[in-house]
Amino acid sequence: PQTIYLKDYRPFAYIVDDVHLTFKLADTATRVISRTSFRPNTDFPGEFFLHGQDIKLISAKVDGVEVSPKVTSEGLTCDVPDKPFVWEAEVEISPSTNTALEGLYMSGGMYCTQCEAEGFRKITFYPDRPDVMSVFTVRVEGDYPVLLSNGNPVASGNGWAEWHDPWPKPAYLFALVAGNLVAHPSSFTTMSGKDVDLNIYVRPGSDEDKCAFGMEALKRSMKWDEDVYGREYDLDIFNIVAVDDFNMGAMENKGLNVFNSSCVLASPETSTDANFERIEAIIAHEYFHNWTGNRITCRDWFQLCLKEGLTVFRDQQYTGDQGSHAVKRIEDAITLRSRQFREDGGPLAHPVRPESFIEINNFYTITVYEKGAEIIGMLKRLVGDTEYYNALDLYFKRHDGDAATIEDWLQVFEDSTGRDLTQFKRWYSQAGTPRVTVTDDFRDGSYTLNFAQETPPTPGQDEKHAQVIPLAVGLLSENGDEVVPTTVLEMTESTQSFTFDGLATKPVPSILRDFSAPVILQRQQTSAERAFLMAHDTDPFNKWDAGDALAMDVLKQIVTKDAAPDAAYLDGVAAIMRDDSLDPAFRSLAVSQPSESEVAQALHDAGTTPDPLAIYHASEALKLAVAQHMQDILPLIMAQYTVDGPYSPDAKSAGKRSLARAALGMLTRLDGGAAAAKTFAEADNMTMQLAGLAGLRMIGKGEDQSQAFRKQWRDDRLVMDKWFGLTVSLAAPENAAQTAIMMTQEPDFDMKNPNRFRAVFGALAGNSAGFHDASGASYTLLGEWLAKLDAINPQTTARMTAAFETWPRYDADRQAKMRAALETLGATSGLSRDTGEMVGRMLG
Ligand code: BAL
Ligand code: ZN
Repeated sequence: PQTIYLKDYRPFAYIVDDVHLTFKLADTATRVISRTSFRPNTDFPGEFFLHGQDIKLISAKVDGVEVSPKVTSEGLTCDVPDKPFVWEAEVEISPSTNTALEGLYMSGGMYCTQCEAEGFRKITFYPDRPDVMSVFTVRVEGDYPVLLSNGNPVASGNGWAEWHDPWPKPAYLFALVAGNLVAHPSSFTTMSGKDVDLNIYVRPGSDEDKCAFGMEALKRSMKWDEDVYGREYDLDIFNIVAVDDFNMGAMENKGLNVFNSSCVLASPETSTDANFERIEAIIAHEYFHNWTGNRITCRDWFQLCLKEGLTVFRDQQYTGDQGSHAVKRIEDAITLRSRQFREDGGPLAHPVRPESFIEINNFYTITVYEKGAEIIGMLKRLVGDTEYYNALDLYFKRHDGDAATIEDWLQVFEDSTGRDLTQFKRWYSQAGTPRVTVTDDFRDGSYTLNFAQETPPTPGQDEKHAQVIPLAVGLLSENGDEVVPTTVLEMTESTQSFTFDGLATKPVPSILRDFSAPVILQRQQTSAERAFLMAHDTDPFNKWDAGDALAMDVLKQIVTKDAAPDAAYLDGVAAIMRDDSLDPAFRSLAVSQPSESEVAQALHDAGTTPDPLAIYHASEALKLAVAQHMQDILPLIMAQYTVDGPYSPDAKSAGKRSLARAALGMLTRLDGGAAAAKTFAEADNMTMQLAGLAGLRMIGKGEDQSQAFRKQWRDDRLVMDKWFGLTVSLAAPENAAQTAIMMTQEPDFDMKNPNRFRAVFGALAGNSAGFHDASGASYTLLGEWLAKLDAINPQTTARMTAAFETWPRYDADRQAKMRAALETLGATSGLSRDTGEMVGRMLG
């Protein structure tokens, strides 16, 4: 397969002025008729090539005259005049057999599309690249009550509808939906007084009652983008459609967002607090793309972080505004440190803006998205809030309607702030997580922090250069008073010192406050100092982080030295658990522990080969010790933070439930499951029902409750995904593979549905000790199922191969078994380009 390079970018040889599409829908033989106005791009002359894949060309015309283009598996070329001309084509496609879920496909009896990144080429022949932007007019013909496309509705009749999108857009933002759907309608009046019709479309039945929350979230997002970024919606209508079979979470098609049903449908009985929070964030994210992604799009797919990093940053800001910024920051840091640092430290490491790819779908990664968002956050911290919003205003003004680049983005900041961002730009090009080590001195009232930064080599990048690292630092006196408030130190050299004068005594430093940069801070600290910061730090992130670091130290000591849990940690978490003045959501995060995968990574980084089973036992032992240490208060906390009255997903209520659930988890280790069984039996919402069930499964009990849950929810596919996932993720390590096999034998296991496949096999990969069971059974099992899935759905298969990315961490036997599973998968006949690229990168 061909590798595509950023350095080879060249504009398309033709400009598209408008495109008219007619769809005559039929399950196995949909006809797509296109009429497109092209004119030569005189600055960049070249061949007339249109992308096209898995489509049958019926006829083609240039300026009304039949032509015979040369068609290959990738597209077509054709002789065309050296002046403006009209291209017409009729093609045939088969939506009902399209299991890859890219292009036009069918899900639960409805037609829907997914065109990002390169799915439009499976619909018709077209220059399917983001820098070709055009005005689309679409006619949909089919015997369905609802026929949707992008933009505004123009006209409709029995069995047909026409749509026109006035905003030029790339083909990846095209969408079409048709089916027997019902709308949950509402409306929004924009800041300039324009009324916008809003709809969430679902299939008739139980889903109709699950749209209200998503609709309110959409309106909150629209208002927030006006208030915070001054961005107003720009069409008469905004539609969302819920689809069961979807490779991603959701898609920001212009005016017609298509959502994985798990990311939009919500009800108290069927959705957890975490589901509600995620749904709100994804609705906001897709809506925010209307400006950061759609009005300003990407020149090429290497620039994916331009829209994704910025849009993730915006949705993180939004979520913080809906609840607690501190809690959101901690949650985001946990995600980044557990998943992005893992990617950055393994064979799949790549820069936020990659320089080459074989299959772009393999680069919709946590690095591009979440590390991309961290870069925006660092920029904002460095230039300050006012300068940040000024720069954003300039960005929208200067680049509205453009397909832009990271260079354009940084130029806006340079022009509006006067800063030189040449060195800062390395965050986009250098892969890997910087390690920042710190030492300190105190002499004659002067306190000096000495920093050194180093980024380990990553595939294809042996040599790394110093990056700009904003280090938010505060200093505390030994009685806990803040003697120097948060100051942002700007580190630009490999080694650099910063001095604070006029201090009476040696302070305690609080470094990397608010997680001011996506780096690993390495500092020798006693448990007493960590416990001090856990008790006194005024920065909530570092207060949490001190406890997290202490827990990590304790877990490492248990694994490597069979040590007893450190009393400083146990006392510290108990103090936080008892402190009613703290936000309950914060407290529940502060009493949680680093994941087993994070412990494995930390041991590996420290030069110790991790044993997943030993880590599992250490983690269990520490959880038990914590529970025993605060057993007196657990029932009280459960009682105090049980939320009475009708369920509400708001951040405050969810925070209380989260603390009650943390207490329940601990209590379950002590009471044989009595409290969990009671919680399960009495719950009137999914958050607590699932917490009860999870508690029981965690201690190897709850078979009856599991079957009762299954019976209760057998007709609700999203709840059943939870059941599949929970059953595998909480299976005992030695039973994990067998449990996953049993799940695949359930009558409602459907490998064609990505949510269901991920529920089972994502949970297997996430059951760390089970996945890494020394027998290698889980590796083999996952490899075999990925080989089967690849023939059906390459995109989801390729993403899930990343479960193997940690192979270099482990002992020789596990390494050999993980590599063998990858090699067998790689040798599958007819393996997709997607999966082939991932396996190739992991095997090196
Ligand atoms: N653009 C793909 C889905 C998302 O990031 O919103
Ligand atoms: Zn996005």
